[in-house]
Amino acid sequence: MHPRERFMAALRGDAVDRPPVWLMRQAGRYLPGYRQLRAEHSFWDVCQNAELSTRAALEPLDKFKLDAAIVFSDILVVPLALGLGVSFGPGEGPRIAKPLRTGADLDAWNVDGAVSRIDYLPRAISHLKLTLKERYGILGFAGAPFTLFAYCVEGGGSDDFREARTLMHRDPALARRALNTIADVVADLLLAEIQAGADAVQLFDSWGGLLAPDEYRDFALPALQRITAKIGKQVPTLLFVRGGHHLMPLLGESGVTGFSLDWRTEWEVARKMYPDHLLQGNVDPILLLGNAESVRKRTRELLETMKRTSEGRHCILNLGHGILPGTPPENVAALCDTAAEFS
Ligand code: 1CP
Repeated sequence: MHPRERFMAALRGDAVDRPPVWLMRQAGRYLPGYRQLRAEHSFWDVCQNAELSTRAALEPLDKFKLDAAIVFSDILVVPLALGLGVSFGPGEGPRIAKPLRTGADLDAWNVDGAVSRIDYLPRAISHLKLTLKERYGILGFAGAPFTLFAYCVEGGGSDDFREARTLMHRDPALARRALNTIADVVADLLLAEIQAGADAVQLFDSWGGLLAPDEYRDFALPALQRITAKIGKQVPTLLFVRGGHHLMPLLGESGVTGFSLDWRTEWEVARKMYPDHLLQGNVDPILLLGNAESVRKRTRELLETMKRTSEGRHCILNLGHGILPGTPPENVAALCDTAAEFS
């Protein structure tokens, strides 16, 4: 099968010669071409220029046997378009100039026309599609509402996002209003990405796992449902909740087509819970910092599990979180080659 054919078959749940593979953060600082690109251009310039974004997205496809490309962009395009001021210091995480703390802060968000201020993202997808033609699958993405809310309130990265979680309990009405506002922008952004040619879209809830099940149900889930209701069945929707094992029984209510599992979730447990959903994952990215032999072994085991539990259907091979900076590219090749040789 050709990469795109394999990827599309997996999305539909049709028979495949073997599960397709793409990797979260497959473009990025572990690749020399990306580091060179970033030496010449700012991060936002790469995201906002379709030609540069496509160059970043293509590098992993040229180097590894992958089946799909993910548009090069970032989840923080949404707070940027809402006027919160998002910057990346050298070697640091993001900084948000105007964090959300009060109702007045939320009232000041520049909601009108927010999606049109992110038009560079669907344009990057169109350009990527024009370049790839029908050779590879194309993924669009956005941040899940809770994770975006967490960054907007906290003002940057954090281990526990305590400001964001405190606000949820101090002023739940404000938190819900913010989550709904974010959800509506995310839904319209994803619709624009689909229109531009995304074959599937992934919602990154990188911090959703911080929440207890009742908090996730009260705050995160309704915002996700707002998005899936708008997108309907136009393309498959994937949800990644890092550290979300304890939330798995709830996640089916989000209305997504499939789940991207982190490395702590047992594949067979998720498959039993969701026999007909698309499942994606879940090699530990830390393994890729080690040696190629352990990567090959783990990849083969996981592919065997996929074969045994669902004949490899409804399965996409991926990592349990993004590739870490400093990952040796040969370990990424070991994973992709193992998949390519599997039958
Ligand atoms: O060049 C640089 O120094 C910037 C590093 C970088 C890169 C390569 C950032 C800043 N974003 C990205 C690209 C990116 N981000 C992609 C593109 C696809 C690809 O690399 O193949 C995607 C899908 C994301 C998504 C993203 N951004 C997430 C969700 C996934 C995850 O890793 O959990 C999150 C949480 C972000 C926020 C963000 N953007 C950048 C950084 C360093 C961070 C993390 C900040 C933190 O919380 O510390």
